[in-house]
Amino acid sequence: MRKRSAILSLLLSAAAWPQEHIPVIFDTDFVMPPWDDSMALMLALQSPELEILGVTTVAGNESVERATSDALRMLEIAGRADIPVYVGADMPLVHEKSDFAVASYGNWYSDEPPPEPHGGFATKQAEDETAASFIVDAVLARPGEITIIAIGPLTNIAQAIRQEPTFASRVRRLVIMGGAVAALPNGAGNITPNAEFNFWVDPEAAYVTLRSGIPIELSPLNVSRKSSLDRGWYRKMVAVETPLTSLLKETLGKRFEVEPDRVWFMYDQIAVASVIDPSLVTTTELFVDVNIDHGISYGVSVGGRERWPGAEGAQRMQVQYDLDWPRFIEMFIDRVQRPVAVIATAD
Ligand SMILES: [Ca+2]
Repeated sequence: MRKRSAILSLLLSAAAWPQEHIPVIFDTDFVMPPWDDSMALMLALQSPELEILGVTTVAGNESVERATSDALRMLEIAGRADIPVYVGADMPLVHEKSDFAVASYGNWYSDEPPPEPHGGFATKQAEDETAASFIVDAVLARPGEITIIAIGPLTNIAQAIRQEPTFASRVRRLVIMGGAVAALPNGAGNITPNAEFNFWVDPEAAYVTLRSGIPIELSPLNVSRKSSLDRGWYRKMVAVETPLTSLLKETLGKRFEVEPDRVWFMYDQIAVASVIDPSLVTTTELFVDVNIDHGISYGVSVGGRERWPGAEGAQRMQVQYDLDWPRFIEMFIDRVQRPVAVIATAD
């Protein structure tokens, strides 16, 4: 009888587990909380709907060395050192450091060694294969199956597209946090008046990627601005003690101590949530292209219902512009409060 009930409970837990695991590659300019990439990875790691094949790092918020160091540590904190990390591009394809870049948000050009992440440097090491090669190999091994979630500058994705001519046609879907669309509400930029940070750091990579033919869903600033993480939601988030909520307390919590009335936007977290539950966002179909002229509109994304002169090669894609904020934040809180995985490692 005991044996039978053990089998029964196994079957029941299998039934509660979603039938389809979405295989994803998580491409990120990662930094520890309170930065959005780390909270997006927490959400992905704690969501059984997703099967994370690998984390690929890229220069963006900080250097690729820091992105890698922080991502390795985050995986250890979350009990998921089994997920491989691949080091990606350390610089954009074309964009070079400028006085404006140095004076503005972001350290993508930095050659400083990464600071010690929360709790010390990870013992886990990155893989030898480059991010672009891993992305190509993974997609070619499972054509039409893999979703790429790209929440940093698109340098690795553009490199993958250029490296293997058949790559683009074999990606199931690419969900990108990037861009800002003036034709929709809340479409101003956040690094220059009209450019969003990820696209502005590597405009040429965004241009190549958006024109690649990969089925794309864009999660631009328009939808990020529908989020509002305030202290009330933060307190609910950390009401249950887990390794992830402890990390949020010690990082995001400190920010709320200094600025109790601050309201944070959530960016990358929305891109991840929309893969888990597409009904959280509202999308519209637009042609979206990126300006690569080195003038006042460098890195600006432009979206339109029809193609326009200069955008003849632009591709139609789904563009997120609205968010069911309460349902999204409640899902986020539920996921980070779940017990973290305990995966046995070789050592
Ligand atoms: Ca990011």
